[in-house]
Amino acid sequence: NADSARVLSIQSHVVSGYVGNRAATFPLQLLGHEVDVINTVQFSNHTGYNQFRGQRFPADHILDLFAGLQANQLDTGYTHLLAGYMGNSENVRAVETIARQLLQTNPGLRFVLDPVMGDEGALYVPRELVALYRDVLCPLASMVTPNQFEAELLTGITIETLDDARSACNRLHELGVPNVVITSSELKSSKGTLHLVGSELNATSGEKHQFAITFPRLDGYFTGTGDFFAALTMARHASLVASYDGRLGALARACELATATQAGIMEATQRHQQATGIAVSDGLVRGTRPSGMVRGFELRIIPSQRLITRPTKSFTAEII
Ligand code: PLP
Ligand code: PXL
Repeated sequence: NADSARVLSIQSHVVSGYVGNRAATFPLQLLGHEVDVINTVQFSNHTGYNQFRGQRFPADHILDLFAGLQANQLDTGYTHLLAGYMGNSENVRAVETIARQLLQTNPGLRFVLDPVMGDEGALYVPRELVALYRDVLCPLASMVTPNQFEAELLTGITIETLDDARSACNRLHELGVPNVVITSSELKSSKGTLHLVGSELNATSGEKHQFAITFPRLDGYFTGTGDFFAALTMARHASLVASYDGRLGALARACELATATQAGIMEATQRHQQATGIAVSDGLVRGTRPSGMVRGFELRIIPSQRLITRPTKSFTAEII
């Protein structure tokens, strides 16, 4: 089936909750794609809780699993590689090795790179990863999904206006990435509102579709939203890319659908957080850690799974 992807996803695993592969696998599968999974870490829960246990896997372990796939020719059918949190430079290099080998096997492979480095001005990986993502992984990627802070780190451009965001997209195209999605930016002119800014470059014609989607910022405590969103965008794009002929291009349409699902799931999560009685009424805002992270704060991906296949909200990308 031309619309159905075969994905290798390399991200973190948690026993309880929904971040990394635990946030990415289910939406990809529900939208009809085959997903194979390599875990970069195995933790009891995400690191926003008061404690977590478990291990980060060394690069050798990741490469060893991939060698096992190769030994049985299980590496030959992939149409997509999805990479999220890697955490250190050895693991970035392991993903580089895997991406290069998969591209050798299938030059049409789409490598979707979520350059997870930080958020809201704070870096949570070693600084050397910025140059590795920019100079080593971006040139191999077919899509990148940085947030505002990550796009600024990769491009050196401070994003305060739509023009800045478009310049950052252009810079990422220059690094070799044809599909760029800056998942959310807060611009100077519109506090309280966030903007997704995307750009699809047709490498043959040099034509670009550049677009923005505006959505409200929700108060609440959310983790895994970036991982979930990258998987959704990739899943939608994989299904659309071969046949879509809308005016704004397949990437914009994929982002409209992914945003509609993301907004619905986040609202459902917010409602649940409010029902647990800890959340917004106590002045909890996005990005601040509640005094006690609890399971009830996790993304409501399973209870609201209908919103993955059939979002009830609708967002429209505008040409910028
Ligand atoms: N809210 C909605 C509705 C979105 O579509 C997005 C897109 O990514 C976000 C929030 C931002 O999530 P994050 O900042 O974790 O990328
Ligand atoms: O969604 C980011 C993420 C991924 N993986 C692990 C995490 C987090 C955020 O806290 O702890 C293990």
